[in-house]
Amino acid sequence: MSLEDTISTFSTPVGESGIGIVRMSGERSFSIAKKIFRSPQGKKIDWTSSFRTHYGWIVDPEAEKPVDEVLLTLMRAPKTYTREDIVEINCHGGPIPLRKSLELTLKFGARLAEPGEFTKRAFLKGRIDLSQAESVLDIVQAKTEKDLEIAVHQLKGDLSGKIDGIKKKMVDLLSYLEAEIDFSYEDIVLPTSQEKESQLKQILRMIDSLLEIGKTSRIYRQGLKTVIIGKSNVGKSSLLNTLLQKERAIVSRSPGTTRDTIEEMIIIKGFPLWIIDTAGLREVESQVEKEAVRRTRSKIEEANIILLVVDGSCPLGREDESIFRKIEKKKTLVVINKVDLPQKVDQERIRYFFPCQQMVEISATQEINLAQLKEEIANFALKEATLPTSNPLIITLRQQCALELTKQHVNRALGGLRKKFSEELIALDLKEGISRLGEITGEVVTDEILDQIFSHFCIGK
Ligand SMILES: Nc1nc2c(ncn2[C@@H]2O[C@H](COP(=O)(O)OP(=O)(O)OP(=O)(O)O)[C@@H](O)[C@H]2O)c(=O)[nH]1
Ligand SMILES: [Mg+2]
Repeated sequence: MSLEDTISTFSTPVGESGIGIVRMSGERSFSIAKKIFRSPQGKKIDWTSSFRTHYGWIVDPEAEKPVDEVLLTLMRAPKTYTREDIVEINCHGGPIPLRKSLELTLKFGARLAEPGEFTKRAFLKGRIDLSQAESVLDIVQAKTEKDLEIAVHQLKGDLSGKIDGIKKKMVDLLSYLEAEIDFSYEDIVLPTSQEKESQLKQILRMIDSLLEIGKTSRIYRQGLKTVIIGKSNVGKSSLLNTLLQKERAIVSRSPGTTRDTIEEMIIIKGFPLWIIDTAGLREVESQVEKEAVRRTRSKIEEANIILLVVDGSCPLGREDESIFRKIEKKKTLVVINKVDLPQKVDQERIRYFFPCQQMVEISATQEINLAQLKEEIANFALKEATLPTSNPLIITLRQQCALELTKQHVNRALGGLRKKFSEELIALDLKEGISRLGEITGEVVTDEILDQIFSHFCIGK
């Protein structure tokens, strides 16, 4: 894959829509466009202009046959997404005009772009660093407004700024160590061992705080696991369906309907929540149901929040109480369902098990009190999630590994300093650490890592 190539592909999904875009980037974009674009009545186009849109037709020049009526936008390097010449062809949004226009760009010298190749060029040409390139993917995939907000901040360079701050401290310290190694700098006042130790500790604190922000911010991306549990037939699947506002799970009058766990994401007050419907917990004979109950139990262990559903129209049974005893109280929100029916449940008895817990009375099928339930779920989410103390930052696994490796090297440098190892050895660890940090912003990066990152992008981004 060469940077010299001019690349071209669809930048919008191929389907029926208002418009569809074919985008080219590279040195030959303008010359290819010249070959396949015609303005009405042969009107002259200023091909030296930039960020100009022209009306006209894409034609197959061999037969001068019109393919589609389009708008053509010319963007001159270097002030473009890729820092290369870019041409965008706004076709009618149908698969055939799009495909035909793309085929013509390929026929006249472009190569089909790989997924993420436009953003990869933006990185390779130095317009953005690697963490910013990764945030482009996050913007495209954002599931909530908060998620989008974080990704936009990262694109603007929030994470890069923090990494640069740590790196600067490390580079400063390294330059002192190197001055000590190299006696020609004898006239410089060098930090004492204690000062060096305190600088290393400060670097460690900065790394730890970044790792912590990353850990707590993950909730905005991954969502909290909210597991619906309860005896059979209390209305767990009905609750899932109402929360999702779609008939996702099968609901039926016979107990033991749900066998496998069902997971779906919903957003409540900006929080992404995985809502997980489970098989009712009960004593069962058959192998399949035993497996279903085993799965429910494992979901309970993973849960951040448990929605414990009780059927308000039935007296409490032995099975309810055996569930009450098994679950972790502080994670649990008690939901009394079927309030549209005459109530037979002993709420005092439930209180005995959950003295401090909020109880919400709802009807899943009649949609009674759902707003209050959502409010309570959001309150629970706020309590359960440790929210970042400063502006959230999403740190990918790759970035986290690089930070942890940096931390290891800084720790080794600190250990070396305390054991009075030579400056050379300490400097070596600092250099290694700096290079690990460089992997985050992409100063030090292998082709393999780049391929790994950009292969997750969609075509045309
Ligand atoms: N009247 C009334 N009926 C409800 C309500 N919620 C659920 N039901 C009914 O209760 C029965 C069981 O509902 P499900 O949602 O399948 O119960 P479940 O807890 O998922 O059951 P299993 O999957 O078998 O454990 C169905 O007939 C529902 O229509 C409610 O709020 N009011
Ligand atoms: Mg069910």
